[in-house]
Amino acid sequence: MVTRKLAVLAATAVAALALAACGSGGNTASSSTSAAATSAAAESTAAGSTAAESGAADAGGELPAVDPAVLKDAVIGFAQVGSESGWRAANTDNIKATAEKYGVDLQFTSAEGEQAKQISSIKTFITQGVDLIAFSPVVETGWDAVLEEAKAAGIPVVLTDRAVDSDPSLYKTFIGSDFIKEGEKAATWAKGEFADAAEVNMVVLEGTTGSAPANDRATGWANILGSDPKFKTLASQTGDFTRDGGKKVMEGFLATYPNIDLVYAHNDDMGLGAIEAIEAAGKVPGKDIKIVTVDAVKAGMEALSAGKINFIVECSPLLGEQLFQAASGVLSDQEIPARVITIEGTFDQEQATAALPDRLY
Ligand code: GYE
Repeated sequence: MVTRKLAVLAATAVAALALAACGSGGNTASSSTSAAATSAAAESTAAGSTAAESGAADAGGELPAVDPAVLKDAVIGFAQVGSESGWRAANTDNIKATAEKYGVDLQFTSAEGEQAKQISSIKTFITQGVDLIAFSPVVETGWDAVLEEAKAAGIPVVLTDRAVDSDPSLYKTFIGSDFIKEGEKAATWAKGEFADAAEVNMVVLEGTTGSAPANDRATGWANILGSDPKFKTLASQTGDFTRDGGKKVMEGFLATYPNIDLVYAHNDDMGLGAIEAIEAAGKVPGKDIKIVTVDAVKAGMEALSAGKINFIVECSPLLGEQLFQAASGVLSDQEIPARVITIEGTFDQEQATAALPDRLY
């Protein structure tokens, strides 16, 4: 298929946020204790439809519907982060299944968590002359050179899931969650949960160092609780978004600090690892030590339903539909929004129990 080398200048000029719902990808925001997420849930309907959150209307526009003729046999390179978590597995499955649905020739690579590998896959895609490159950047920094290279070759780039700090003119759009908001939701829950406590001793299991979700989930938490002296961070360390990493780091924390009240894990997998460490130390997760995580993958939701995790902030991995809507738009010269934010909710124990039977990931 002929490479479509299009400079959709207007697309990058659309600076306003597009809050596109993820309904057709199967992602339905949960009913939530937060007003924002509740309104999001109500508006999470058809894919690509513009939605307002918290009553604040956006002016960003919508992703176009997929034109099957545009995607059929289009060659799209996708450079995935790796396979660190349940979230990633669901994201990979969803992107592959959606590509298959539209007959896309998907060139899929996995960087196993290494930026150098991801850059080299992107360079290979450029050499191959694919029609479009999509990737979920391992870390936020260090992408300028390879993005410039893609641009010089006339190959459009779409970011999914994680952001980069490069100039937005180097890619067509960024589709994914608002990780700062996720951190804020987690902290808002903690604030309420510990409203009557005099002091809260907290440990943090951070995501991959330098990744957008680790950076932003920390920022979001600090936005709400950073200046609250009641919340004391005893220790904060990366568990690299893996269950094993979360377990090992938590074992170390438990050995050093006898008085942990709260674990903030940047994803479910690390929270699940922490549960194992807490139980091995003879304590009861969810009671002796409370746990708040981000993602809401099935295993996390089961632990929440069982009372071992106390609260989960949703982060949907079902980005395939929107990715291919964006690809279809870019490859047919249409204007697309420069930012597409996934709409998500939150879950407490009861909500997790109710949502589990229909959970897609
Ligand atoms: O939260 C984590 C995964 O980038 C949103 O990466 C993603 C994060 C997700 O490994 O589980």
